[in-house]
Amino acid sequence: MKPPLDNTCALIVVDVQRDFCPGGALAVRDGDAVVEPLNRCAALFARAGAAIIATRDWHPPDHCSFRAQGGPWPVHCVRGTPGAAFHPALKLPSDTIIISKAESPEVESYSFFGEPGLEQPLVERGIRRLFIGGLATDYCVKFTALDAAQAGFETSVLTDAIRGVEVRPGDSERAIAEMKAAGVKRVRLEDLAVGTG
Ligand code: VGL
Ligand code: ZN
Repeated sequence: MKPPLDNTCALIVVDVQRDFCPGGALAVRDGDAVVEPLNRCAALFARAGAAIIATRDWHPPDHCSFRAQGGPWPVHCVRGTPGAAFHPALKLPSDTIIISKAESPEVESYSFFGEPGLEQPLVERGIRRLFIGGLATDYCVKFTALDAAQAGFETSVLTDAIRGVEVRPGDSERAIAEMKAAGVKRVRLEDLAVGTG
C-alpha cells in the first residue's frame, strides 16, 4: 500500500523549457511529451496539499557549459530569452515555487540541489517525499534525483513524465538504472491516483 499524497510530498518539475523541447536549442526527442502528464500531476498534487516546485536552467549568455566557453552544449536556456521560458502548455498552480539554476557563468549545475542548503526549506516545511519528472532524464532529472535521495528524501522518479537527451543511445536507461541503484523509486502516473480525491 502506498501512502496517499499529502503535504509531506512535493512534485519537482525539472526544466520543462522551450529549449529542451522539439524546435529548441537543445531539443530532447519528444521532450514536450512530459507536459501533459506533468499537468495532470500538478493538479493532483495541488489537490492533495503537496508543494509544487519547478526548476529552470537559467544560464548567463557566457555560461561555461556552452561550446564557445569550451563546454559540451550549444547555447541554451539563456536567462530571460524565449528559449528559457517554460513550455507554453505547462500548467502550474500560481503558488509554484520556481528555482533557477546554473546561473553563474563558471559553475554548471544539473541538480536542483546544486547549491548547499537548498533542501533545508523543504525539510522545514515537513516535506519528506519527492516526486521528480521533466527534462532531461540523463542530466537534470538524474542528478536531482540522486541528490534528493542522498539528502535523505524518499525519492521517486515519474517514469512516464521524463525524456532524455541521449547524447549516447541508452543514456536514459542507464540513468534510470543509476537512480534505482541509489534507492530512487520508479512511479507511474497511474500509481499516483490514490486517496479519496
Ligand atoms: C540540462 C543539459 C544542459 C538538463 C541542462 O536540464 O537536463 N541538460 N543543461
Ligand atoms: Zn544547461
